[in-house]
Amino acid sequence: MKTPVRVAVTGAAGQIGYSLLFRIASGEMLGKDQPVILQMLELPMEKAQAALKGVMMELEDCAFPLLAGMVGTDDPMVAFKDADVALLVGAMPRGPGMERKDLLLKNAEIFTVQGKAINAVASRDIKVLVVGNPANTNAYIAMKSAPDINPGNFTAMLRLDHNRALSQLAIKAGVDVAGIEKLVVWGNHSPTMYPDYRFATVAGGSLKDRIGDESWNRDTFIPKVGKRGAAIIEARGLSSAASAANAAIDHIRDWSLGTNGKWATMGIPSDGSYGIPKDVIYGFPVVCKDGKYEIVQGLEIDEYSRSMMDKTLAELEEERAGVAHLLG
Ligand code: NAX
Repeated sequence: MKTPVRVAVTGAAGQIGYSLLFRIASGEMLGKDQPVILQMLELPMEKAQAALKGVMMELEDCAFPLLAGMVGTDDPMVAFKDADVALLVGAMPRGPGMERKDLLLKNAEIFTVQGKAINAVASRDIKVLVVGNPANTNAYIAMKSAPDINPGNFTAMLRLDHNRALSQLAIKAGVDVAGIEKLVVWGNHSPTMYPDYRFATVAGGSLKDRIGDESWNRDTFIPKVGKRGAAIIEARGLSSAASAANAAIDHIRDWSLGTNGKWATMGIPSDGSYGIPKDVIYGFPVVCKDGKYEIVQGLEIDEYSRSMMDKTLAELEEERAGVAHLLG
């Protein structure tokens, strides 16, 4: 029997948490032979803690063979203790009349505290995925608050955008979603992101050539992927949850177990590749192997792509400037 992996999940009683925890415990994230210990963090409020207790009761009732233990807490120092993986899902939602700037600052407080706790008590090799919005900037804050952990261990979730783009492309081209490779979503997890299928292949041929229609790319595909979250809210009355949890599972599974040479999109601290300033948490194409990711290099960036990549970068730079004073 393998040693259990400690997985911390914040916002564990929220709607993404409810879709996520059961799949982690069933082995879908780290493998069907990998026991896990779930370390769940929720707000101290009575309602949140009661809901967390209910979720833990349901986890118990599943009798998952791979669930080697559970901790429910309102203390980040307990939740992140020796954690090997952390999924930072809980965040302050945008309330009525709340300015974007205030939302950034409120979340900056949360992710500073959590980054510091990770720095103090988590495994030195922890893999952190930030899902809570604004995900890229929250990941940046957590990374900067954890100076003793390799900055590359902090990532943000662009995978839902990647998966949304994959499905739209498969529908348009009339091909199987599983057959599409070499897709990337550049930039911020926000409507400014740039889903880019110029390099994508299907059955060894160019997907772009197969689709042809360049106006569909600019006028339909890019806006549709960018506004998909809002369309789900409109239709469901609630934000994406099961698909977000699924993307989080995909992100950590690929990072931990590898992509077999295939590309995935991860929000990671830039190393300067493609002219993106160092440390900005930006969606890049990556290949994962042996628990590590590497940016796919050498892709040609045409004029239109450059302008799209710069636009989403400008938004990230603005978010970063808005919280800079908190990071010393
Ligand atoms: P919910 O409001 O259903 O759940 C959030 C949970 O987090 C609540 O139970 C709350 O009590 C808890 N929480 C808040 N602050 C906390 C803190 N400091 N410590 C621990 N727990 C805390 O939201 P849900 O639908 O689950 O979404 C969670 C986050 O994911 C939101 O910020 C949302 O915007 C973001 N999303 C990010 C996506 C992405 O692709 N990166 C897509 C889906 C989603 O919109």
